[in-house]
Amino acid sequence: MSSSCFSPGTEDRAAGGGLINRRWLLKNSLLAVPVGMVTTQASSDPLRVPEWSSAPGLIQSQYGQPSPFESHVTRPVLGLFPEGFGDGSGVSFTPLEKLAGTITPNGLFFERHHSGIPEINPDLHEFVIHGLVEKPLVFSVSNLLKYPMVTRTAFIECARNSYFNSLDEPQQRSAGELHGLIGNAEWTGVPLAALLEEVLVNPAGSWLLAEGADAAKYSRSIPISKALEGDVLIALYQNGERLRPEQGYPMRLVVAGWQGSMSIKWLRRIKVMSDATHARDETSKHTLLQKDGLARQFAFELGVKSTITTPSFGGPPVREGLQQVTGVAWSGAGKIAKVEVSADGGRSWADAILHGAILPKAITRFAIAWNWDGNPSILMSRATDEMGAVQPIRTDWYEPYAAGQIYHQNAIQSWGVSEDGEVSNVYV
Ligand SMILES: Nc1nc2c(c(=O)[nH]1)N[C@H]1C(S)=C(S)[C@@H](COP(=O)(O)O)O[C@H]1N2
Ligand SMILES: [Mo]
Repeated sequence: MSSSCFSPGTEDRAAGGGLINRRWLLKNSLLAVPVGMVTTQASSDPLRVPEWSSAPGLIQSQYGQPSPFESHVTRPVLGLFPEGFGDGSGVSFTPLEKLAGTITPNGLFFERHHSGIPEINPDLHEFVIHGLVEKPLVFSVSNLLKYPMVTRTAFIECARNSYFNSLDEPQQRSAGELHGLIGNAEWTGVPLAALLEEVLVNPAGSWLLAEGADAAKYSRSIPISKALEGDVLIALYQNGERLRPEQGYPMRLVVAGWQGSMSIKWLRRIKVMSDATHARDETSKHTLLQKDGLARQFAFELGVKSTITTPSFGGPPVREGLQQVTGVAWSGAGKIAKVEVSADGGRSWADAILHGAILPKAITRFAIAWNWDGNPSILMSRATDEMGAVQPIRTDWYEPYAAGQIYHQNAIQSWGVSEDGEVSNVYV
């Protein structure tokens, strides 16, 4: 497509660098190819009868799989972070740049395991609530499945997400590898608040210790108020089907908007306590080291964040002319209020369109039309949440922290577009 075949007027400009109003994109349908214009061999006769329309296709299957033509859509798997981890520890990333909409398909949801994925027989698994309660209770999975359930869409994001963008030099990695320690799903399960009511919590009970059934016995402390507010779910279903083993089958916590590590997988017990346990993952890990040498502990809530996923590093080169810039935004504090996009490295900004229902503590998709003139450009997205928090630029984000602090990195992502349309990760 060449820029000469259309010409948005100045009234269509939304910001510098070629960002234009979506209204214009809709009334000038230039992304499709007019019939009669030959772009591939197949389109020389678009109304031909292809092979797959000439005979019956495959028969039905008991569990469907994606099209074989989509087999490249996979999670990048990383065994080890550079500093080294023990057996069974590792991550895989949600391939954000290969997805559309807002829901993460179950097979592509990022993973973070500290000692691998335990293979749990649901008939033998038991979940216990004990500690400062009148009536400690044990729940089997079949037991829990009978409880009234709720359904809620929420993201889970590792507090270490954007690790690769916290290094001194910009890493040339995909949007998913840079920011894909996040997944967004529709979770169905039993609100923890309902079970806490049943066990009769002692008035001194103000913290919960949640522990998993993996060999790491991974655990975190959660203030009981978060559960009583209805923000903690014992999820049994993920996007309509039972949890995947890697997401915590047969049951996990979903602690909406807070550090992903609090969403304990393979949930084994909750102990009601009078204080936090100060477990390894809330003392030596998941604390925010400041310049003054003090570390902020219990910084649970995840900040407002976004990234452009198309175009992004590793994708097809940008072509001159009209196209759509799209990406994802989220906030641990609530709903996304707006996402602005810049095509000139942050000098000017335009509001992107937000797609669909905007849900609190869930991923929101944004998009904006862009008419690239072929000059080197820098694309950025900046999200604002309903509390008024705005995604910071890199230098502002680093301001309060000591060197090497990486948790809760929510700085603006910048994608450089070179003259030949190649996209790279750049620091602005
Ligand atoms: N039992 C248990 N729960 C766990 C973990 C774990 O290793 N074991 N990892 C935590 C971390 S650090 C994160 S970021 C999320 C990741 O959830 P996911 O693997 O479903 O994406 O699970 C959390 N819950
Ligand atoms: Mo994490």
